[in-house]
Amino acid sequence: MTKLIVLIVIILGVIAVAQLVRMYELSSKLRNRREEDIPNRDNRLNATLLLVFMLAFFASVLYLFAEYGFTGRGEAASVHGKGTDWLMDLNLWIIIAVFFLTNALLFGFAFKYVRKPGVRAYWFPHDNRLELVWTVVPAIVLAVIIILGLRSWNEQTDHASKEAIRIELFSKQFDWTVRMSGDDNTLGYFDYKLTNDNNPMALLTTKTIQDAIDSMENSSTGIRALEAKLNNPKLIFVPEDHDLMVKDLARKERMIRMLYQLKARHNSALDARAMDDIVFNANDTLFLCKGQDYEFNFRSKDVIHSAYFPHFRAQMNTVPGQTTRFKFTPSITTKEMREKMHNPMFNYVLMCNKICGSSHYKMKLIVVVLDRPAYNKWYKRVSKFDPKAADACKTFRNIYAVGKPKAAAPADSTAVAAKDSAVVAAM
Ligand SMILES: [Cu+2]
Repeated sequence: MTKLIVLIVIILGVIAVAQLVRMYELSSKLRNRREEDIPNRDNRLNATLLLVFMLAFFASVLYLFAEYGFTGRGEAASVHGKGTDWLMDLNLWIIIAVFFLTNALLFGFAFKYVRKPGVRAYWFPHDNRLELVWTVVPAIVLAVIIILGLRSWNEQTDHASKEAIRIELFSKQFDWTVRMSGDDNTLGYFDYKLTNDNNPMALLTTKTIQDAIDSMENSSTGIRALEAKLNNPKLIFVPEDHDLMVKDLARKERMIRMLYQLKARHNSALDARAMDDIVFNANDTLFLCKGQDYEFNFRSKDVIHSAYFPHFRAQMNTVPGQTTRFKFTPSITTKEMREKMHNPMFNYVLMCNKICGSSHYKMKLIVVVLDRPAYNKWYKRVSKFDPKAADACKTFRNIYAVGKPKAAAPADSTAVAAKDSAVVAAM
């Protein structure tokens, strides 16, 4: 309601100003004055008002800096973040200097060179030196900014050290899933064809390939079931449904051929890479250790998302069909940051920074940075199987329950099963 009233007041204000201008024009006409003949008094008033506007403009900018801090970013919580902040500050200083300089010249000149009776404007069409200065100086400044920016970008996206812990962040509409590389510090391979409810990240092992094949062949929406339905002389289908089922079957037959190829190429020695990976549920907290190097690998299941860690000064797009990466080293624990900010509720976050769909705003993950002893304790709990707390261990070996999957879901959960509309005919 308040917004509406403010809007109405603004619109009425604009109309009032327009009417005033119109009245002024009419009164000039009545006094038999040409429109372009502006009295000196008016010119001086306008020049002074421009100067007043400039001062108010400058004062409001300074007030915003005083009120919200120089950048409003807060302290960087990663090692490279200090450098990023330095670069951002450098940019900001350049912008501030240019802002004050150009606006002071603009409004100052309008005041200084206000029209004076009998003085003609100086004709100044071109000057090579001036052209050179305002082309070369911005070019040099931009080159310096870009070179410095590229240098830090390359540092952040370069290969991480051997000791860096590998973490995969898997994005989909609308959540994040964390996979850590486990004891061997290598992330297991994956293949999208293995995606199912039990293996949402589609990790590649002898067993997951076999399960996907079994499910594709024998599940209730699998190839056998589809063939049996289509070949059943007692079933009559709506033609559209029949076409859908034929298409579905053809797609699944293509898929199963690819799965068999995958199986033939797979080497069981690679299983170990994936088995010790630690896979969390979607939206589970991301735990990091202070002072530890990390390499983040990003994947997307559906559309482009963007992994944004504002406090660590890091952001990277997650792109379907390819892996993107960057690295950083947290430098302040959550506890320390809470003390610094005098805010016991503070948490680091990972957010999606790309409008990716209707629930984009929900796509965030709490990030907790622990000190080394606390982190080691946490890591032991999630990486080592303890019969007393079997669910605490999140290794793929434990979650996927080596023997058999907890709930065999179809490998292809998007399949359109036309079973509901099948009409059973009494023959
Ligand atoms: Cu997103």
